[in-house]
Amino acid sequence: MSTTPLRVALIGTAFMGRAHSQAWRVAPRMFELPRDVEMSVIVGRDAGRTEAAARQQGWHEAATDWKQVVERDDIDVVDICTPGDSHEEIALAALAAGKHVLCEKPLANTVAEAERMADAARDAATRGVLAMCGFSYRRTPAVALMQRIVAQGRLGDIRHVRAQYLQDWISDPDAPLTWRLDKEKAGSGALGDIGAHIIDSAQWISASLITAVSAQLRTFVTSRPVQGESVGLGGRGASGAERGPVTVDDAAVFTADFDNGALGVFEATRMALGRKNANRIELNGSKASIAFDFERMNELEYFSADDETGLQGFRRIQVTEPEHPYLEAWWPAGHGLGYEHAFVHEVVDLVRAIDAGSEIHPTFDDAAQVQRVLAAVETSAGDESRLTKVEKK
Ligand code: SOE
Repeated sequence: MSTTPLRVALIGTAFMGRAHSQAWRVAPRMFELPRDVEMSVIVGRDAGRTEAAARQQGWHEAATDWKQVVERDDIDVVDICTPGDSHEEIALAALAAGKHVLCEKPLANTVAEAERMADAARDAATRGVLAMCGFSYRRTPAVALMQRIVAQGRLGDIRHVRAQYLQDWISDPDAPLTWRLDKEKAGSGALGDIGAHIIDSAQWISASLITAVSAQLRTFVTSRPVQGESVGLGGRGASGAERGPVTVDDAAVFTADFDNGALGVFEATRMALGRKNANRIELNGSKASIAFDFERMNELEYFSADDETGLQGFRRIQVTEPEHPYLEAWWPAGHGLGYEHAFVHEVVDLVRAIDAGSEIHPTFDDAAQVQRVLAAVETSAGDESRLTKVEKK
């Protein structure tokens, strides 16, 4: 255990920058951590916005040049919250400079980038430097509990994995063309943005890897206003604004084979009106079933075939008790948590792993595996021969 604080640089000031800032601020206040955390510097492209973010979020300094920041001797951890097109460059520079790295998901925009990052992370690990990818939902207590229950073997042989991630923030065809709709910046659309989360959860919870997919991608709205007012992730285009092409998928569906013999069905869309953040996963095994829906994030549904006949049924486990993952540090039993807490738990686990010199998951290798699934989905969706036409009579 070291007595020197961990000095953190965070790159990115938008949604994820705010979520991670909050996590760095709160983690040492709610959890017993082996190291103090110093929120040293936040980095953004726009000096004014970055200074405002530093003031509001509690960073000591604001900076605009990430290259200079990752080289600084007084930085130990680099937290990457930028769009996917800059992840590789920043992560490689930070790892080469000996900094621990937390990188937002998806790890990269292509398999080649992700694999180079995974190689660099493996190499850095030999020097005691850690790298972690921010698949935050793993650390939502109910999801962590689900993984624990499955790891205890309570489901028996896993037969089905059913995962959906449904949002609706681009349902309006006049919502503006933001970076998440630009392939250059984001890599892909619903597939990489939210499909990556359920691929990661499914592989982690089932302790099994996807080995093959059959997929379809669809872009329902192919052009959008280039200017507009952002509201949350979506918003409304300015009236009469020029329209530019949407270069990513709006929705992705695929079936999957897992290496434990399970069959998977996946759906990711940001156009399911009324579904706000329905990140759902259900596993059916030979002995039990278990299901989670982020819209009811403090609950799990569990069915056991061992329960007395006549009293069988899905039971609702309220995941708010001190014996559940992460919860003993929070509120008295029965009081739930929110979206932001998973990011706090990420920081808690990362700080503890850095101090202990132990591995931290998801590793860049785990995240590169997700990236290979994303690429396989795109390849499959681009191959018309996988479709059998239904004749009209
Ligand atoms: C947008 O779809 C988004 O913010 C994702 O980028 C996040 O990863 C997810 O947690 C919530 O939705």
